[in-house]
Amino acid sequence: MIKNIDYHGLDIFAQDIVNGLQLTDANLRELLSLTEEEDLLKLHYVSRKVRDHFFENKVFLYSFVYFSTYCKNKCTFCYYNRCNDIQRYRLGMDEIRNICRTLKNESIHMVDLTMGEDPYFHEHPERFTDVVKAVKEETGLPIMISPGVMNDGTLSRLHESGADFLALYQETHDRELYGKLRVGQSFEDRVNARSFAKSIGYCVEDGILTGVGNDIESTIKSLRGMENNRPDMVRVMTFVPQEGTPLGKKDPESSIEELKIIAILRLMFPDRLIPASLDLEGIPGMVHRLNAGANVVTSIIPSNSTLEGVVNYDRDLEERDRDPKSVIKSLKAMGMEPASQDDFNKILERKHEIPAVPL
Ligand code: SAM
Ligand code: MD0
Ligand code: SF4
Repeated sequence: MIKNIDYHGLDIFAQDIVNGLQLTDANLRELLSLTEEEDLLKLHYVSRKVRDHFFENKVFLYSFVYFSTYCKNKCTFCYYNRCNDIQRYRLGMDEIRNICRTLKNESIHMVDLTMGEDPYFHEHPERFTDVVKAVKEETGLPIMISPGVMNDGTLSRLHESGADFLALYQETHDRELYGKLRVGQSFEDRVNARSFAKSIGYCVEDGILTGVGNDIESTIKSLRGMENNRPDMVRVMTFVPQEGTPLGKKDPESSIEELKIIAILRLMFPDRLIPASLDLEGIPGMVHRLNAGANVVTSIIPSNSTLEGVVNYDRDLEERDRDPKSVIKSLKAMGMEPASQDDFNKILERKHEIPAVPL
């Protein structure tokens, strides 16, 4: 569907996707098997066409607030797993409010409040609802929460307190691989939390990792698994080996697979939000991901911030270069620009148009 097609043919393919063409497993297999640069560039071209149809040159920006890096879990891929002997922090309410004040004057569409599964909040969820309320009060912005798995009652209270979006990544919908990544955690609980959140009016984000031993068939399972959730946002991130963790000695992979999967996600979820995370390769990496069909920039951090990311490509760099102004400058150089807050709010509202699929 890409090989031996000229650019006119690619334009027709993009139009077919816009008109509702659904990719078969055979199509996915064919696209995931592409390795020639020329073919990959053609795939990215089709994805950009599809994205531009729905979003023109407009991009959404999320700021990232990792407010507690304590965690009770032991995900094999994650730097913050409980067995890793690292420095951790948990921000107090004043620190959180201060961060919010710096965010207010930036062109940010949503604040992403992320934590490890920190018992301090998980065992006392009212502490987390207080954080959500405070962030809402300070910024007035839509709020994404990325707290890990929380029970239905807590998710409801968080929603009532101002949380609009739940990010909860399955990492893989291949159960065998899941068992090796999210060791000791229930596959169903994670799926069900997303599904419950969707049913009570949250927007939801699902995500997968690549470079974690996923072959083409496993990736297809994950792509189909994400479809079942009817997510509002879908992501793929390249696994980056982290020191001191079980998968820390694995050879790092390039971002080529991630870019390919971003482009395929755009063809499968034409009008959904797809992020280019700054956490993996900073602004140069953001440009590649947008060119592959992404339409959101995530993991934006104020320039003077000492907050952590989840992967932290810039952990050892002297200067961090992922603040809103640097992002916007690079977007403009690409002929893109931040969308309006109104455009983003419309996306948050359209969740009502798509019913959640019962499990
Ligand atoms: N603790 C919550 C949870 O696990 O759902 C919230 C944190 S979650 C946003 C952290 C996400 O970052 C993971 O779901 C995973 O997709 C990604 N991540 C973590 N470690 C990573 C690594 N080493 N390389 C790539 N992505 C990673
Ligand atoms: C990112 N560090 O977008 C963030 C994180 C959590 N909702 C998002 C993985 O890269
Ligand atoms: Fe904890 Fe989330 Fe890292 Fe897993 S991915 S160890 S749940 S912070």
